[in-house]
Amino acid sequence: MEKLVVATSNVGKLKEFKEMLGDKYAVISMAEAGFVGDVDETGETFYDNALLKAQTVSRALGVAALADDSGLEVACLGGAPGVYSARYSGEPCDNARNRALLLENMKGAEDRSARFVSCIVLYKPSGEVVSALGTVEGEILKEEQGNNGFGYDCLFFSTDLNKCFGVATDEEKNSVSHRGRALRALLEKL
Ligand code: ITT
Repeated sequence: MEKLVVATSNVGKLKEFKEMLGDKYAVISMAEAGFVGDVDETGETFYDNALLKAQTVSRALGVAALADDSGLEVACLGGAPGVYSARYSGEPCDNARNRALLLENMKGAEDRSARFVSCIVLYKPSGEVVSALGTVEGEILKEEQGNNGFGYDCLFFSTDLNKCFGVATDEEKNSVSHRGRALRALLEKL
């Protein structure tokens, strides 16, 4: 089976890519492929950061690399935390602290609508770039529900599933998630 390197150090993302691509590719992380370190996310958009990660890892290893840059956009916070979702409460990334800050900043908010956004970029050694975007709509709960998934999942109530990602199975989440949608759109372009 053809190997596919995913330029991520997020184990939750890697697991989802393995679940969704496992029948087509042998999915391996950038670390397993020999890439040492992290890529600085200096871009201002999901696309810029996804391109940066995929391009850096592809050039370092000389193989195609797939990267996802994603985040949560909350309406009443003007789209924050957006591209800063991983570093919302400071660095290094602490998911529990990020969720606590989100709840704090949304205290008393009536409009709790939010969406997850994922931009996926495949960068090939030839320099060819293929990209796709996916989104999923929902609401931010007032307290955490379940332990499934990662990041903000246990606060995100999906309108499509009518349940929180924190209690959804992996299969349910992948069927409607921003990452699932972006990945399926990307595969159609290949
Ligand atoms: P890599 O850059 O190494 O892939 P990262 O965690 O830093 O890993 P991002 O820069 O794309 O990834 O940050 C995305 C953040 O947005 C992530 O840390 C989560 O907190 C949140 N996020 C993205 N997708 C999510 C999902 O499916 N469920 C829950 N939270 C998600």
